[in-house]
Amino acid sequence: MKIGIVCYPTFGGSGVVATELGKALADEGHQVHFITYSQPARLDFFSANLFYHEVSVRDYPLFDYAPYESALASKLVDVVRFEQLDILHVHYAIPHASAAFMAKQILETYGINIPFVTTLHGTDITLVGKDPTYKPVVTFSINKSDGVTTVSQSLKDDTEKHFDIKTEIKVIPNFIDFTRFSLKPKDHFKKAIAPNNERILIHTSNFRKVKNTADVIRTFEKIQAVIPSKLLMVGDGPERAADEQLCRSLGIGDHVRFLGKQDAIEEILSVSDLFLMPSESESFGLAALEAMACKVPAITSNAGGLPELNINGFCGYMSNVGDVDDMAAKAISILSDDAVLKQFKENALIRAKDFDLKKILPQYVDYYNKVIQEQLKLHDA
Ligand code: GMT
Repeated sequence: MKIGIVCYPTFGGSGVVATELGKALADEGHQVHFITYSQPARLDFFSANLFYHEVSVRDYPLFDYAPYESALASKLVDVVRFEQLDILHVHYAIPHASAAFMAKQILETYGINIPFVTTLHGTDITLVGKDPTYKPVVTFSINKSDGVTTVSQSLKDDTEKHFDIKTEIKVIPNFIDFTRFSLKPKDHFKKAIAPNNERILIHTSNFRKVKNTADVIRTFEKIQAVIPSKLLMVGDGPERAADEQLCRSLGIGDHVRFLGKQDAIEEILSVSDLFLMPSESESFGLAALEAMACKVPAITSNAGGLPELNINGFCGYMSNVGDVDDMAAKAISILSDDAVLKQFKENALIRAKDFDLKKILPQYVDYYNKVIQEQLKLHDA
């Protein structure tokens, strides 16, 4: 198959899923064309089946806001025509789904009928998408997609609750590539962070409000008062400065390290004992899955799709959003006993295996084939 993938090329979860999916499809022999405004963060190597087409947005003195959506639609037309793609797969509804619809309409004038699949990832529905600023366009472009997937049942339910959806939505969860995410021997790194064998807690995110990063710190403060421990804060974003300030005002600055954006996240996870994800909303929680794959149990909120990933009392615990006392108590119950911690670590890996790339990839390939067949039938009729 020749597949065009559109995504945000940054460190965000939707871009990571799109890039990892494209890489896996290329490994299976499919030809994959990424169409984005810069090279996706994890697409940093050569593969004969992988192509990258940059969307460049021309600036002009008239534009206060350069029209990225039009530039993307034009690029899609160009790539589909000249690379003879079979299907487009756009990740994150805004503005990718409406750009794909526009490209599809234009391509029909050239006698080309290409289907497009939209994958909804989370905030494109739960936060930004349902805002009246975008809602009519998001509703329209979901309904005009030839296939729609969400990364959890919870996100499917949210989509159907907040939008007038006429299209059948398929749930295909996030996945993990165990060739990359597995426990790595990094004892020297562990000693550098926790010289007195303290427990190591970790949070990774893009530090947006929705991640409740202040609750990571408040939870850690309570854990640290009982169990000698260190906290690694990985990633960067709007809340980081306030979070650093909070650590100082709580007097725990010496025990918290802000590491910024990191590529080799699996190495940092490998030295960690517990992952914290107190998000206010989370459609799936890919970062928690990455942690579990490296044998790190997770204390998460019970928001959105997290109950579809985290199994309470098995590979971690869940608490209500904002209940830092409960999160701290549950963390302490795991961290205070070596045997309990060891069992939770084993269980985290067992749970992560349910989302092995090898199990999820065929679901996307089957779905592409179904959508392509339906498109062919429509045009033969
Ligand atoms: O908020 C983020 O973490 C980024 C965001 C994105 O779309 O880039 O992530 C969303 O997509 C991920 C991959 O499907 C999911 O695992 C995350 O749960 C989801 N984030 C939210 O719903 C807040």
